[in-house]
Amino acid sequence: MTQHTSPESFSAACKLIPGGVNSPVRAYKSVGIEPRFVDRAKGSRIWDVDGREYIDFVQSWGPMILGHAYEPVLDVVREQLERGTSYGAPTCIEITAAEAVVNAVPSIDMVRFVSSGTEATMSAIRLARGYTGRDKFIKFDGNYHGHSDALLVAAGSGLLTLGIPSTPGVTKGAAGDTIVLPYNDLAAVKDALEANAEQIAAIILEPIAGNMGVVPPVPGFLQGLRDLCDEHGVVLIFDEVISGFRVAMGGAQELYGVTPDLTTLGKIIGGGFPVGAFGGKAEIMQQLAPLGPVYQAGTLSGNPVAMVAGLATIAGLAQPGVYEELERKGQKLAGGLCHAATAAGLITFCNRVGSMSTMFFTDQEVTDWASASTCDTQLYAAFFRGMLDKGFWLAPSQFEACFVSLAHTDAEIESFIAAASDVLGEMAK
Ligand code: KE4
Repeated sequence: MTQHTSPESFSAACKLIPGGVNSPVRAYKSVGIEPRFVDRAKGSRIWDVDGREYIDFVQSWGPMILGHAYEPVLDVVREQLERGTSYGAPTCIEITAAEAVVNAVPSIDMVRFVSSGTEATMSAIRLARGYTGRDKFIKFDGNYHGHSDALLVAAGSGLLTLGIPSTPGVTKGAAGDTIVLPYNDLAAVKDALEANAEQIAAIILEPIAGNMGVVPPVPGFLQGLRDLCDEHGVVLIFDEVISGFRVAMGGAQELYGVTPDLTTLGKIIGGGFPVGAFGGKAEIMQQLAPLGPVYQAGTLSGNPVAMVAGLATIAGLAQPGVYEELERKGQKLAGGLCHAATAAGLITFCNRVGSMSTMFFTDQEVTDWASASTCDTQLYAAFFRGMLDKGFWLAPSQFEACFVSLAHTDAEIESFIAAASDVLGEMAK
């Protein structure tokens, strides 16, 4: 294919792909410019088709925690490619991958691999419903779990009312068993469980929210959910598609010491290849076909290329000192960025857990969607554009995470902070 500029590429893409992209956030709608098309990436760097180089803090939305084109991943993938790319039959590499996940995440006795985070969460909800024989479940405003119908639901009018479709195409029937509550609001969960006694199959949440920007659980929230689920016979599902292997080898559940019944995973465990997984207590997982009655399937589930890539990534993360280094770099970046905003005279609020962080352009403490949504998204868009022009590739939305990888150097983080100081200073004038 002849090399095109980003504008030419976007124009061509828009003729063939809705919005010119295969996932909406990539279209840069909320930052007011046309998207840049990527040519290649290596380590912490990414290059667009116009030859411009950037330091990347999106990392494909989380998977590239060891940096792009990580050599050990490339090596095992090249070797696997010569053995074929997909068989539609069981392989020993899937056993090794399952062992790696079970060993890393103590709450997981058994795991099933799928091809996306959406598939993982959709399947986990169906499994919880099948296991409990109940239909309703609770999710939280500002949490995103992929685009299956029952999860594309906005909060109903009252806190206890059932959800309403958040997009055309999702039927009232599909949304009607979803209860949407404010994140970090344990009292609302308690009330909903009492108002729907014996009817709620599961509570699903991001134990560290990443999809309204980074919002950690307030002290006691996760344990409170655990206690309420035990009291009401409800399946607790941690959606760790972002936080899994990101904040600790065992994810948020290791970091906060709270054990869910089911966990969903994705992103990092595929090393950049299409993957998802869901796993948990054996007595629940054994309800899955062909062992049990709850059906779930997938042509490319447990794909050998994705499995070897994920295993090489997990092996890289298992090296001594990796998470301490990710914590140090995460703190250096988020601390430096938020200090730069204050020095520029801008009021912002910063949340960080490990190597995932968000600077919110609001004067409020951000603990849920209601507070996150007070952000000045135009200010964020101006910050995004200024940083892009200086060679820093950020998430094109205020409501995403900024990721640091093991590949980012201190010098690169310092250059990011220096550039941010300039951009924020200009914005403050
Ligand atoms: P996928 O179906 O996109 O693999 O995973 C869905 C999903 C599930 N759970 C959580 C916590 C997630 O963050 C996601 C997907 N994350 C977004 C970005 N925050 C993917 C980017 C996109 O949609 O293009």
